[in-house]
Amino acid sequence: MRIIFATGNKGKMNEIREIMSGFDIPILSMREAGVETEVEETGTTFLENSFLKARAIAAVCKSKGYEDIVLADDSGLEIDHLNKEPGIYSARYLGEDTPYSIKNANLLDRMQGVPDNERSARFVCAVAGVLPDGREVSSVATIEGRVAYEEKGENGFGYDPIFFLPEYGCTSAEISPEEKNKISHRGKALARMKEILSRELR
Ligand code: ITT
Repeated sequence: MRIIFATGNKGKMNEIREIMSGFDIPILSMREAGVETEVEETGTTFLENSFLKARAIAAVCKSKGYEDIVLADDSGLEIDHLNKEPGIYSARYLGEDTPYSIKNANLLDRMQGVPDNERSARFVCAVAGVLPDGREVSSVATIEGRVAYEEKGENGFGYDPIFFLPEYGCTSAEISPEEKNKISHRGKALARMKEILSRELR
């Protein structure tokens, strides 16, 4: 049995491999497993969208006779002052192929003049799982922070350079990948998913 992760996002997949390293079940991206398919994210919540992706890839696996676990991550940045934008549209914000330097600069512009106490934001990560027998499992986690005043840091991906972590005094693109995985929305949701899988597969 393997875990096939239903994501086409390289930054996410790097983190997922690191977080899941040492787990007893080997992990492959959907590309490596040859089960890629386009999934329309029509859900209204992170959890719904994570299940749309996991179920779609699980169906492809089933059609090929694979007996694998399929996991999917749907995640994004919620900025309270912007009515939780970009939220579930984080990847699509200003266009899927628009560079993050532009997306981040745009969000910083929209937050110009907004004081510290109104800059609260969080990353959310929903992980959905479909087991080989069709059972479904999930976990959701968040990390709280603030929108920074300028882009900083080279680590991570996406909106990390504008996500300020007050306890660290820097952005999530300035801490090491190991440190980010310990505290992040994705790190926490996947840690919980490991526990769930260990229990369900006993
Ligand atoms: P898949 O659906 O193929 O997994 P995607 O990039 O479209 O890839 P999502 O729909 O879940 O995935 O969108 C997640 C977006 O949220 C991602 O593209 C980033 O813009 C943002 N995001 C999520 N987690 C992040 C993190 O840890 N650091 C920075 N940005 C993050």
